[in-house]
This record gives sequence, C-alpha cells and structure tokens, in this order.
Amino acid sequence: MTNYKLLFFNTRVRGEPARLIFAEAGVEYEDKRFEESEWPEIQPTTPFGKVPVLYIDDKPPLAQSGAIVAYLGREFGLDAGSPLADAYAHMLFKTFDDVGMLLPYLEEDPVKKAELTEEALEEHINPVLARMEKDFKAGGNDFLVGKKLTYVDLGFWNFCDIVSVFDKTFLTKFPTLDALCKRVAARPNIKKYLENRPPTPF
Ligand SMILES: N[C@@H](CCC(=O)N[C@@H](CS)C(=O)NCC(=O)O)C(=O)O
Repeated sequence: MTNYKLLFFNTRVRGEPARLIFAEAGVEYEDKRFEESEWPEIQPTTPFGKVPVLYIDDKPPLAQSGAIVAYLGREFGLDAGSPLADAYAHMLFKTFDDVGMLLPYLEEDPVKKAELTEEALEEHINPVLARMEKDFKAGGNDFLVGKKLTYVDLGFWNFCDIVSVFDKTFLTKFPTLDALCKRVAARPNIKKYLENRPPTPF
C-alpha cells in the first residue's frame, strides 16, 4: 500500500482539492496541517518553498497543486480519460485557481475587503464563470470534462466554496454550475468528508 502525506497550511484553498480527491477515492493519507507560525521552519524542507507538497512513499516530493491533483486523479481513476481531456481538465483547474487567488484573503478592513471582492468578482471571476457556464451547458455533460466526475469537478467545488466565503450568492448567476456543485457536494464520500472536516476560515 502506498503511503501518502499531504503537507499544507491548516486552511482549504490550494490544499483542499487533494484532500477532496482522497475523500472521494476513499484512500487513506496523512493530512499534515500546520499553522502560519510553523511555516519558517517548514518552508526550507519543501522543494520550492511553497505548499502544498505531496509525499509519496520515499519518492522525491511532489509540489504544485496542479501536478498533485493531476497525479492523484490519474492514480485513483478521477482523471478525464485521454491526454486531450486531461489537458482541458488542467486548463480549467488553472483558470479558476488563477482568479481565485485574486480574492482579498488577508484584508482586514471590511470596507476595503468588500471593494476588493467586488473587483475580483466583476473583473475576473464572473467572466471566467460565465464562459464555463456557457461551455458546460452547450456540452451537455454531467461533469466539467465529460460524463464522469474528475478531479477538476472537486477542485471547482472547492473554488466555489472559497468564493462563497466572500459572496454567498455569486453562483446564483450560473445555475448549471450551481447544480454541478450541489451534485458534487451530495456524493456520499464528499458529504461525509465535509461533515467532518476541520473548520478553517478559507
Ligand atoms: N503554483 C503553486 C503556488 C503555491 C503557493 O503559492 N502556495 C502558498 C499557499 S496557497 C504558499 O506556499 N505560501 C507561503 C509562501 O509563499 O511563503 C501551487 O499551485 O501549488
């Protein structure tokens, strides 16, 4: 049996898609979370000074959230099934990761935070979602890349979960994507995981 250890802050953002993949696949792993205060000590142990990092037995550590989810997706049958379909999955994963990072996570002034949230939504997030909604609807698929759940659906659910911390109603403009998120959250293993996961601000 392979030993997996996922190293990430005690937050969701870029670490959570891998945790959701492990949950959906029902595969055991060590969910190694750490606090901000521990980062200076941990950072030099990581390959490129960033997390998440996935440790797989005694193999060299795997960094970059996109590489981690693509690997786990393939390993656990949550990939898209062909090189091109996997490339589309990766395209979407990186696209919502890019715009999700523009939210004002660390802003403490509530007025400024509301302004920056509005700017991130209007200028970056909503245009991406509008395009995804249009393509998803036109494709007539059950999931973002084809007929079966892939890692990108889990990543997308996490992206929407994070955006909803900033604006609870943003998905109402995108009903097909909203329905997809509800289907993902209702999957038995995901539902069980969400009921028990440690509460974190984002
Ligand atoms: N492109 C990388 C970005 C990794 C990244 O920036 N991780 C953040 C946490 S979300 C981090 O390590 N921050 C600590 C730091 O930069 O010192 C990925 O997707 O994994």
